[in-house]
Amino acid sequence: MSEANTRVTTGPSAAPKLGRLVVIGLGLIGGSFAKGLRERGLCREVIGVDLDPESRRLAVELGVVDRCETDLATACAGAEVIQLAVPILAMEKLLAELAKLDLGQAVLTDVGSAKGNVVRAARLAFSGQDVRFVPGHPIAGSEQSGVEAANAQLFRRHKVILTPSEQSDEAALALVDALWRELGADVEHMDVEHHDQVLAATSHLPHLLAFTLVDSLAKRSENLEIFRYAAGGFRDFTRIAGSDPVMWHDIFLANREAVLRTLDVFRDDLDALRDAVDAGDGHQLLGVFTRARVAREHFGKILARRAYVDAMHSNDLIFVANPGGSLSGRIRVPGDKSISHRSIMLGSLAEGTTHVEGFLEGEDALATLQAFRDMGVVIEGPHHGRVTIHGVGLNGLKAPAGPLYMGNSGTSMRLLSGLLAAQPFDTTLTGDASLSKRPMNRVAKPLREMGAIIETAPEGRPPLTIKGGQRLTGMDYEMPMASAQVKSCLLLAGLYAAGRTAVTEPAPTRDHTERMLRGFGYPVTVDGSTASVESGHTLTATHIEVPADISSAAFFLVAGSIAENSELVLEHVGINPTRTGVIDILKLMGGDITLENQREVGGEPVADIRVRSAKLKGIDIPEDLVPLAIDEFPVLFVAASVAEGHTVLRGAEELRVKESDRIQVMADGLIALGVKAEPTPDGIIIDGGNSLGGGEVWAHGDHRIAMSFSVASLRATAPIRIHDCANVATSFPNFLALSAQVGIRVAEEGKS
Ligand code: SPQ
Repeated sequence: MSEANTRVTTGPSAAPKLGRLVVIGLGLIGGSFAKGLRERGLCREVIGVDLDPESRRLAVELGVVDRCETDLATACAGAEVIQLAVPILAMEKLLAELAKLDLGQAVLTDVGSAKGNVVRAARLAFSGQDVRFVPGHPIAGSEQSGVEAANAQLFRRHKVILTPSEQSDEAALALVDALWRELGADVEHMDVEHHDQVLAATSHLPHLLAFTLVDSLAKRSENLEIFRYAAGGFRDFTRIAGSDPVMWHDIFLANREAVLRTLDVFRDDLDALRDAVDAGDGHQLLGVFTRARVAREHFGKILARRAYVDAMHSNDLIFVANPGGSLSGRIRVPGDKSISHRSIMLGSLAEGTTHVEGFLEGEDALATLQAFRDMGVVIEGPHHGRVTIHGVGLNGLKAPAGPLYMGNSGTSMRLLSGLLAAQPFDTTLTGDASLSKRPMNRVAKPLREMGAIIETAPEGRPPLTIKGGQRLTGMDYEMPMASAQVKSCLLLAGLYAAGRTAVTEPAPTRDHTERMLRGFGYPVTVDGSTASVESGHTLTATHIEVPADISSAAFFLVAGSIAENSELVLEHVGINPTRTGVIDILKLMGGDITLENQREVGGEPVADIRVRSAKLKGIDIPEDLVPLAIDEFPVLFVAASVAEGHTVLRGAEELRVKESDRIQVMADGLIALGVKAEPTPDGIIIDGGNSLGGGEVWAHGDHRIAMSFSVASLRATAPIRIHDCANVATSFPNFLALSAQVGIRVAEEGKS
């Protein structure tokens, strides 16, 4: 048979056309493979081989194969693909028999659940011969077995792992890959050892546990009682104990080494859990259970391809914002992101149990939460904004097992670097593509001056590698830029540094860290523009009520101002004076905004904010308001675009190093919508007053840009399509729902 015979050719249905396919072993997997390819009309003939006459008869009767052969040589003569689907321990003998035949250019492949032993057996059987073997493993088993269970759809959306070696024939690999894809499988390539180790942990160990659990209970004298009262949990956990015993016996013997390694690790963990139960150590139990629960959700997301890391990069989540509308209603936007981060950090370092309400369940704050779980802190929730943190004290964090992943969150990375610089263990902080471009020298440099050892990627970018066990010394630091993150980072490092750590800021920035430290009973001195702490005190657990985030409310403050005939109340919004620049700027532009029911909750001022439509005018934005409205400028640019006259922003170069270059990205989008906008190095000049057109704009993965262009649609004349919006979930997971509730016509593309 010539090389050309095995090449995938494309027929009228764009499907590969093969000559003869032989499937040896007509069980569930072999039968489903044969049936799927046969039903798709991909092969001229599908021939089955099986030792069992009943299986051969059924295979023909059920349309799994065209016919069966009892003689291997007859079946394989002229075959293009031979699929080996026999039990894994029978593979060695089968390969030896095949090696005696003239297989021509036939491609051999298999479906064994462990790969190392099959690859070794093939090497032994075909030593010196030129064989085109592509080892494979479809992860699509089921408790059903036998050819009668063969299902042409079995592999749809299931993983198939191919484990080629460097010597593998490329055309053969491509052919086997294409066949599995034709059956709807997601094909991945992996090396053999890795495959066996991964499968030992994710498939073989769970089967072993299920078999043992059922057997162990079944052996006991009161077994009838146990099974009579067995509830859903038992049924879920032991479903796989109904799998084919012979097949699993084979798998454990075939993948012996990898299974033993995984089993030993598991046995240690089980012993630790037994000790915890014995000692009545509820803390340890809660730690394991909360971590497991989160990990399971995380895996669930990965399996459903919803992991936020992936979503941000592979899927372009598009918002479509339809023009016009007016706003009404009362809403509460989610909890403050800055305060949510800090509640987890300080709650973890406190002595005792801290209860948080109103916690932002957005991906940024969840990244911080996960980091502390990774460092051994037991954290329950979040559930409906409630989180319970079992603090470990200032010196109770444990070394995480791997790098701490901060996702998209600059606040997590910068604040944590201060804290971690003083821990006895090493850590690495990583982030997503956007965070990996943001400057970290602003924290790394002063921390090094305090004695920390920190490495960054070139130009001070993440990842950050922090060496533990350093003794930090307090210092007086004058910040070159107004940054609450830098200030907070150094104050957190100061909790551990010898002496006093003082940070002076060039302009006021948000002071949540200082306020919350005091809330936890830790003394902080604020003298003019200098905040300082001394080490040697402790944090005492407390109750935190997180107010609604003014940065999220800002989208509705602008929306309510620019949409005609609107009146909207935003409830329980944090109005910390270091955050209210957006209200001041909108009022200077003519906005109609009033604060009602002002009160103080847990050390932070809050109010209900009423906003009504107003005729806005352009202004020169006072520079002293810039740090107080730093995150709200994207949406303020939208306000400026519809305001009568010029708006000029200066002194805001920090906007260029946020999740995106917020000056350039907003200018590009506004210009695309027909606005006259001119970016400058430290700000922007916007010539407003005309209505906006519709069109395509890009959020560049920046949550605040995506939401700002959604608001712009209220004054647009045609729909605005906004690309790259997945990161809205970092700070405002229910933005679309709340927008719809009050009258902004924005939705994910394809959904109403
Ligand atoms: O956490 P991150 O990604 O840096 O988030 C942003 C945002 O828009 O949500 C900035 F891009 O908010 C920062 C803010 O700009 C949050 C923050 C804080 O919680 O301390 C402080 C500000 O940053 P900076 O650089 O001025 O300290």
